[in-house]
Amino acid sequence: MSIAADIPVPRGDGEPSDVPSPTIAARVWRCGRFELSLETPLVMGILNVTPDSFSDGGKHDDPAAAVAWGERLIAEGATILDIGGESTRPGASALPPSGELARVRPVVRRFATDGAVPVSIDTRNAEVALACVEAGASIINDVSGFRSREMVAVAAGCDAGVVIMHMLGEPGTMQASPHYDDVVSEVGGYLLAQAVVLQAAGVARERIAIDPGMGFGKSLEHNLALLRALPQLAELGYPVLLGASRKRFLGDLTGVMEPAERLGGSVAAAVWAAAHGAAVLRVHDVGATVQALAITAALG
Ligand code: HH2
Repeated sequence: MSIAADIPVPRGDGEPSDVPSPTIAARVWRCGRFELSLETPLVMGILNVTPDSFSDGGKHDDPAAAVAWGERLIAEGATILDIGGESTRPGASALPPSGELARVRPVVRRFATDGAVPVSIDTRNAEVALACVEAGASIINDVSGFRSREMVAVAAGCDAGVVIMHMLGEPGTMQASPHYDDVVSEVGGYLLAQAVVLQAAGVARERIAIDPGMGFGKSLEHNLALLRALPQLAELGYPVLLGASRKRFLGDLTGVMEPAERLGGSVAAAVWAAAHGAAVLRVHDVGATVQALAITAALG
């Protein structure tokens, strides 16, 4: 029996069904004009054009600094650049779309025009996603998991890749006593349900990636359970993206409270995730992650 069998497969009307879940591993991820091979892990470098991100806020929030940082991430081996203009750290308050767009659009345009790697826009706002796709972004990374109809419509109206991430609630309150009866089944079921919604709206299956959302409404135990269940999530048949980089749960495990100093924990989590089915690793420290993955790849 497939180990994904515990995750209920939605019929599309929100009710679970007994239809067997797909277990064909995706080989490519179609993102606009890019067809990304999933034979080796993709490294998504994080470029936060924000004053307040939890680990690098204020470091690249002017366009020149953002471009310099993005160029460095590409030079270090990033295969995707994920550009964000709104912090979604626990307790963060929402930013008006106009403010978010003003931060990210010039940087998206610059790297999309350059064309060296696909540009991903990390946003919960349909207006920002649309404007950034028009500016050349090839991936929409929505930490709210395409909950909004407008976001689904933007995805359906373009050919960008999409990342459906699971978040319990909203960033402002998500870490206030998160509760699940069965975190793996609930998160996996949600991701599948949203993939069905997107496919029903016209988004091709090969464009969709899923992400359990480390730290987004999860306790330490929830994060660990989801990491351990990566093979099960990968069996759902969509590439799995994992973003553990510098996150609080790594600090809880190691005692390192300063996010920027969580390099060792971040690299270990990325390597472990790649070995257990993650296809895309979203990281701040691209060079160190690429090095570590090269060693594990050489060792088979
Ligand atoms: N984590 C963050 C932001 N976007 N997207 C996906 N798909 N998966 C994640 O785990 C994820 C994400 C939070 O990290 P960061 O961008 O560094 O922080 P902030 O939200 O404070 O800008």
